[in-house]
Amino acid sequence: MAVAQETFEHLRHAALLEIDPEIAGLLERELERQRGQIELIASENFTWPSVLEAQASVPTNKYAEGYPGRRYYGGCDVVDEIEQAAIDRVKALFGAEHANVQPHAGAQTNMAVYFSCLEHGDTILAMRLDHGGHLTHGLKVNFSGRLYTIVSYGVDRESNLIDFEEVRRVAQECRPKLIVCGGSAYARTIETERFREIADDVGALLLCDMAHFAGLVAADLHPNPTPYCDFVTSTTHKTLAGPRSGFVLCKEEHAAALDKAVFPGMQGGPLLHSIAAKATCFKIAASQGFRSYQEQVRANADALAEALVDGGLDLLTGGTDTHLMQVDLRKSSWTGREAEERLDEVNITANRNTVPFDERPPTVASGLRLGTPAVTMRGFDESDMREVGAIISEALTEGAEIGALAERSDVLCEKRPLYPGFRGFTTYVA
Ligand code: DSN
Repeated sequence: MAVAQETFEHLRHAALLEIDPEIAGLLERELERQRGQIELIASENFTWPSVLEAQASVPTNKYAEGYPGRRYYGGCDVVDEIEQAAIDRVKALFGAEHANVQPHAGAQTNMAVYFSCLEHGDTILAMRLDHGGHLTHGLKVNFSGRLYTIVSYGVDRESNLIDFEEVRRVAQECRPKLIVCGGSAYARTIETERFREIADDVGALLLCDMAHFAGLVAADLHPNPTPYCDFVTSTTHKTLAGPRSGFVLCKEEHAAALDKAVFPGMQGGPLLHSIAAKATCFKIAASQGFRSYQEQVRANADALAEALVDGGLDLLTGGTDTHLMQVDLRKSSWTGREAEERLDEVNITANRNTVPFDERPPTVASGLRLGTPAVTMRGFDESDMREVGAIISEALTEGAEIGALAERSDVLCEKRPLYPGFRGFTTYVA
């Protein structure tokens, strides 16, 4: 590799565009991609400018292994305040007894819980991935499936709703040490209270993975799992609209084991810039503005679901209680992969997903998962969602006019600009 003739002095002061136009250009392109497509991936969002600012901040320079007031490095007094603010805010937001805000992402939150309360080989009862669970809930090739004995429950074949009779029957048979509820592709309310009854019946601990619907919980639009669970895990970047990261809540009796599992059990130094961004995310999530945003996420999900059904598409369970829905393509001539590719051609981003009892492999799948957090963040309302639903339905018909449909998506993107205050990849001009 050629050695660039940059001086140390120049490197110390130069901005990204000057030092690395290749990466700056790619960042610019990614911003334009996000601006130019209708983003319906249910697990994605566009975070607040204030959160981006905190995420790109100087605590990225700081090592702080340990916890506030108990660090293994000097110079931690300021980052202690940052982490304590994040802890206090998330505990207040969800009414939790204890919080750990150090996990780097969602997979680490579930790993932290398993490491804190299970031994290798212990039994976990969780929802099947193809019924809406998550890979850390026991996929064979994931650490969860490799280290623990996994028993699964699923949804009812007719209603596609969680079959609580089955959950109880399987729990009584396998006597799990931990029951996991929540997941990544279940469009209806997670009834944690009913899982608690079953967990109590069989003497199991209960974890709710609320990564997808945490924002709705914060806004009182989905029941709060926290009072019923030993542990609650979440990411911060889905409906919560924060930085890409995670956190765990638990009852006080599990606090010491949880903290030890995260550090020194599985992570080293926490990412304090990310924790600063999480603190800001939690402050925003407690505001009236956030509540209004989540109400619109829900209204938009209902409007999109109705438009898709009106357009002739099947939805699992017929609709949604949350921010996401699953189009069931089994009665159509489309596979999930083909539908995902077709939507891409009309400037709509979504992801294929297996549906319960799917006969196709996950790489092909028979479902399409759609969600409204990201489009709502850029200002889409119910009438925009009806238009999005119409574009999708028309795109998934034979002989669809791709060019005309893509133009209709462009009109919506221009009407609802993303990050209109940004000039360049991250420079915010108020
Ligand atoms: N992969 C995420 C999702 O799309 O739901 C969950 O981790």
